[in-house]
Amino acid sequence: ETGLDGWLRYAALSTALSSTQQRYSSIIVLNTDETSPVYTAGKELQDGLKRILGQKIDIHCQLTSEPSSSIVVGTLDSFSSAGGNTNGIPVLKEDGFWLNTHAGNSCVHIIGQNECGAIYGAFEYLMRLAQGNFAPIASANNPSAPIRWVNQWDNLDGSIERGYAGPSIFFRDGEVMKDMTRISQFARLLSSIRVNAVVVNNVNANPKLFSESNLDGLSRIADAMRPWGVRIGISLYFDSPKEFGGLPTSDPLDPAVNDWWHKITAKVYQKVPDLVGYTIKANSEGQPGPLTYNRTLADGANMFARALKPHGDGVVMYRAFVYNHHLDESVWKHDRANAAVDYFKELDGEFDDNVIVQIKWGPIDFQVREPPSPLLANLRKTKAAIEFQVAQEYLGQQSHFVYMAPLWREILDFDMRIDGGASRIRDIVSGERLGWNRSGYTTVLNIGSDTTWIGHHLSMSNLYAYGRIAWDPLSDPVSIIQEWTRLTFGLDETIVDTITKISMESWPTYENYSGNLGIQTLCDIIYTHYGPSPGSQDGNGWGQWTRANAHSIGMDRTVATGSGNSGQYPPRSLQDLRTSNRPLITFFSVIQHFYDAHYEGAAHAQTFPLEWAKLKGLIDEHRFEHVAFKLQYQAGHALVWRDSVNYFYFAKCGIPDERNRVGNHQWRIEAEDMQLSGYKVVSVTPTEAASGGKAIITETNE
Ligand code: BDP
Repeated sequence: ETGLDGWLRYAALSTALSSTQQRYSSIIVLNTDETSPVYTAGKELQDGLKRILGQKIDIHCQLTSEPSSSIVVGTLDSFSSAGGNTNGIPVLKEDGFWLNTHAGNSCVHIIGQNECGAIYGAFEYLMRLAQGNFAPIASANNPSAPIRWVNQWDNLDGSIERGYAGPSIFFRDGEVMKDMTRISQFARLLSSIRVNAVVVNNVNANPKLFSESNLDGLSRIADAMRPWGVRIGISLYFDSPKEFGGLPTSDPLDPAVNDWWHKITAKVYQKVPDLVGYTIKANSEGQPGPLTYNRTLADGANMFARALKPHGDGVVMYRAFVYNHHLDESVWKHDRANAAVDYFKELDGEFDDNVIVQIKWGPIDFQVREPPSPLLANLRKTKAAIEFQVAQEYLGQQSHFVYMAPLWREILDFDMRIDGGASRIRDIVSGERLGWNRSGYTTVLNIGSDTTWIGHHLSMSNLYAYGRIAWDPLSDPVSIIQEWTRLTFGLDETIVDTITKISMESWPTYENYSGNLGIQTLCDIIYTHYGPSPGSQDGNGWGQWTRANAHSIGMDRTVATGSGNSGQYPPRSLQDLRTSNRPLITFFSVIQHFYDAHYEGAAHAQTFPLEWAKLKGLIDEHRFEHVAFKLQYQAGHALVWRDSVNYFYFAKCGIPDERNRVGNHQWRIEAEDMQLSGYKVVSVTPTEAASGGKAIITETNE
């Protein structure tokens, strides 16, 4: 199997199982428009039931002829106007659905609050069946938050920023793709996990997206996704008026600039009438923005908000990822973790009501461990969305596997104690805690045209988990991975247990062999963000986080003597952060902890290929071999990580490992000391990434 169907492969159940299930005589679809999500839901039910249960069922569009053994799919409105009884249906929120299998499953009602709800309900029903779950159900499902988006970082030339699975499915050679097949397959996957929008282009945006042919292309993308209930949004380049529109400035308070954005927005809406909004990265990592024109970040955001306003419910997702990446003399005093609050706190309340501030979950940048972003406790009137990253940018780039649901749950469960009151992050982003009417979730995602979508079959569980958690942040990471495994690989218990074990161990393992105690992922920080390169972190504006010298490690973040970052958290939440995480301990024990954790993590990574080997013969060969290769690679690279980071700290402080392992490789036969045929010795940078700073490569340099 190639992985193309992801968790929607609808593998046939054994006859022993499928024969116990009721036979349906019809699927009744309460919408005759073949491009509507309700109609798509009917087709999906037809296809799924055939594949899972072997039942061939016809689609009808009339409720009046409802025979007893039918599956009805529609919206509350269409159901009641067709004469259906809605009395027993609990209150449904936007996108919610009611799934009711009547006595003995003889008749199924899938009723959405809207069209999205209807298709979500159809997927829910099919995914239950695909797991062999025929238990009767009568349940109303409502989302925790209205915004459940994904952000692709696709460039117009077809490359993907932080993409590890082939070129873009959206763009090629400066244009939108002609073939929409993969785009519609992608929308199907997103719809099944109740994601309601995709921002299709990179946050480092290109203004050529506004060319006539690209606007036509966006219209085609939206058309391909709409039948699945997935809407599109776009990322904008702040200086478009200047660089694309030929204006002398892009100043957000300039009337001509505003006029330009109004006109171009009207044009976009002509092509995509249900555009979900704009995502803006401004004044960040070299991008221009309102500060470039001496205006506030709110002035910039509101300019876009006002251009969107006349056209519907579109929102501006204004990214809080604004920080100074320049190296200056104060770099050792400057704490990047302070930036979001420093820039945004004082603007609270100055944003229009269709602006949402999009906040990375931690104050730095998707590291293996961070506290939650303090900005989540500092906006009251301005609405926010939390930004996760399914793309494993700093977490092994889909060459290593890290299951992130436990990390996200830890963040969402954290209590910020705003004004001393209960303020779990999940209740802040749902809008409940502060009374926001539009807020929620988004994630960076990097699917590409590879048939695995994401480059590693197991990493697709992160996309699935993201959808589940954004819908219901109380979803249990273990249940999510079990469910995903049954759907993706099969119902066999060994399969489910093995993949669950590897997944649940993957985050602590990666943390152990990369960066511990909140020191963060010690990868190359200059650009690749891959592989160990602890030395690259310090002395540049992007990294600055190893903060180690011969005598100390870490950073003083107190208000009294340090960077003041701790003052950005409400006092009681800070207390919790301190006590539930390891307190500051002396460097002697910290360094031994670093050594030990790296040995433990790397040793644990060696168990993953062995665990996986248990699945040989239980799943298809193609995916078995693909994952086996990746896990074997990860096991090897974990050793490289272990030795690099340990040696780096050893070289800094000179404190020997109590167990005499670090730097002590006398048992190892170095490849460069062997007699080489077809290989040559090369120097490696950073030197600590290879023992003795040397490695071998093929003579032809491949
Ligand atoms: C960093 C990525 C960079 C992105 C940036 C962002 O390395 O490629 O452009 O985040 O979120 O983590 O804008």
